[in-house]
Amino acid sequence: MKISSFDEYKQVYQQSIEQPEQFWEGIAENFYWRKKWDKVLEWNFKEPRVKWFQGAKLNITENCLDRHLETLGDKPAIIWEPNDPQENHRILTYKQLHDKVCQFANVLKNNGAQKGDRICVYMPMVPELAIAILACARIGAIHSVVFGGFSAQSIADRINDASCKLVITADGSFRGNKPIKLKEIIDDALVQCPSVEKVIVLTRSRTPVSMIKGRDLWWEDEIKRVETQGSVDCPAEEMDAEDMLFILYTSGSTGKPKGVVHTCGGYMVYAGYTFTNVFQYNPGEVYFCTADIGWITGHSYIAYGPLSQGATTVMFEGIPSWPTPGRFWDIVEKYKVNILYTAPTAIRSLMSFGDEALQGKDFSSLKKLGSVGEPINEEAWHWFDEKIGQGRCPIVDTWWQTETGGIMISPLAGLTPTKPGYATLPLPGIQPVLVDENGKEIEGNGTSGNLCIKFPWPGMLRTTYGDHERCRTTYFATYHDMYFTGDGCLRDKDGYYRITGRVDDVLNVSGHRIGTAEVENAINMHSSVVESAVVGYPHDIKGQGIYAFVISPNHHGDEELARKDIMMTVQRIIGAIAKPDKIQFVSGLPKTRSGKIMRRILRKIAEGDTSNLGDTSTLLDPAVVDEIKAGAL
Ligand code: 7RM
Repeated sequence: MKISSFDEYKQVYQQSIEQPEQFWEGIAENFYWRKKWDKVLEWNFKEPRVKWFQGAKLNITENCLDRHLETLGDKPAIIWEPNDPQENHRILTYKQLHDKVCQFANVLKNNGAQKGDRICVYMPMVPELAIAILACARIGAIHSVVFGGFSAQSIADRINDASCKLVITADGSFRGNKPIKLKEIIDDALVQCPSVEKVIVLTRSRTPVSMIKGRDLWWEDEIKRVETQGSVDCPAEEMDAEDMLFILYTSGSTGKPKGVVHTCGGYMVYAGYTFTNVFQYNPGEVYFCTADIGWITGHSYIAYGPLSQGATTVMFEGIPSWPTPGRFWDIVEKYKVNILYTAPTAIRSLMSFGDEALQGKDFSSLKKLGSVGEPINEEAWHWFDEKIGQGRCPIVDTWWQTETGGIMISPLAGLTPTKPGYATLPLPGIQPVLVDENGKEIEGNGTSGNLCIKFPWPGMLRTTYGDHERCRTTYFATYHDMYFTGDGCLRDKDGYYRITGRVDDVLNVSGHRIGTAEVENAINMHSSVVESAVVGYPHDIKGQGIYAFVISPNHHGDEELARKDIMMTVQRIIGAIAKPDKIQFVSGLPKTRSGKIMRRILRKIAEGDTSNLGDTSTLLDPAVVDEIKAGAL
């Protein structure tokens, strides 16, 4: 299923559009199914109702583990690099990973987990995180991973939305030199979570934690219990292709994150197919994706994609800048990494440390580079190309979303001619369209519009957990018979796509998706805040920074303290990733007569471009604009 030339790409693409079902059936043949499908695809975008490989039976872990045992059993599946470079690294072969997944799957069963149960996973980037999600998949439980940077309140909201029965966590972890008290945060969350029966706690940082009798269990003790039972193997649960595999919460333009649902068959096919083709993965290559499994990039391209393809995937617990800004390059050298997949924000941050951080590092193992999460600016692209790839590694700028399950628009490494800043061309099977404000398809090249997808693909979301109507209105109701991505896009004269950024109220801060409404809700919870409006502004490293305009008449004269209080409130309600970079106190917000905040004006002010604020004649009180302009940070 690996395309091997640009000509072949063009030919396969054409074929995939003319006969999509035949195309996807051919891709699906490369996986192990207990039973093949009766029907490849059934769909309508109206409800939406999309079913891939109906009637097929499988377990994704048999594709990620069991089927490799004979040929790759002793080959490394996961290479784990700890936060602290002094600590030993770990290598898990496919055989070892298989056994550990089976063991932990039995732990889950011992604790009452069954097919269809939801399990929340809140863990550091250690192999046990991968083991935990695979163990869930093994028994047919649905995992909902929550990124370690989210607050107790965010976790509680996610646990309650999905009525999770179990939580898997660790005592604590380190990111750089910062300790994170995972179990304590979980304890705070669980005060509000009646559905949770058991909490399984991995020992990682050995920070003291409270363990509640009857509810909290140590991972290690539970493994011992399984060992004494003698039942190491755990047969994989037979899943329907359309059974849920996982839920992953993601931000949109409303205040409440949505639980994006992915299913067993289609997601597996899509993650595996895109991994092999985009990265042009060759057996034996060492692949390193620097994302966290708490985000979709980690699900699809640290865990399921690479493992389903028998790849060696590097998992890194730490951060790029600790203990030195050369950390990524040390890892590349240490494990002779061939493929490096990272984010523009990481590239820009490492660029800012200057060339000294690159001195003496050995980049010679690198063959292919990848970027994901936000538009990559040309300067970062060229630095990545020249300094890291040393001019000999193709870069794949991969555009996709939590909702798409896998990469949608991207070069195939080394095959597709690239252009800095361009995600280039759709993968075979993907039918992007640009539409104008009226929902009319814009044809031809040298055009721009809102990016939609007009035909289903196996990795697409099926619903938003517990609220199908929300899935319909968010993604399928804006434009008739199309999936709307929320992104603006241009298509150049060669038909190459360049994603220009979100056209809705979603921010992309360091590659993390954050809704402006979410941040506003959190700020508004602060006792002295009357109202707020949040917009993004260009930020050199983060891509976008968060700028909050806040009405808070009673901040007791101490603005700096009031800012810190608001930051703390946001950190408590959402997590540190959503803390505003700038807070400007204002006496009013620019509103239309109907009470709508004119964000366009605030965005301009936040960008520092107040020369032309456009039409302000519909404002209720045009004078507030002058005041806000004068006080801009
Ligand atoms: C994988 C991921 C999705 C949003 C998406 C875009 C932006 C992602 C690129 C990009 C330009 C890219 N999932 N985005 N990749 N923009 N070029 N290569 O990031 O759900 O967290 O975010 O990220 O706006 O809609 S996500």
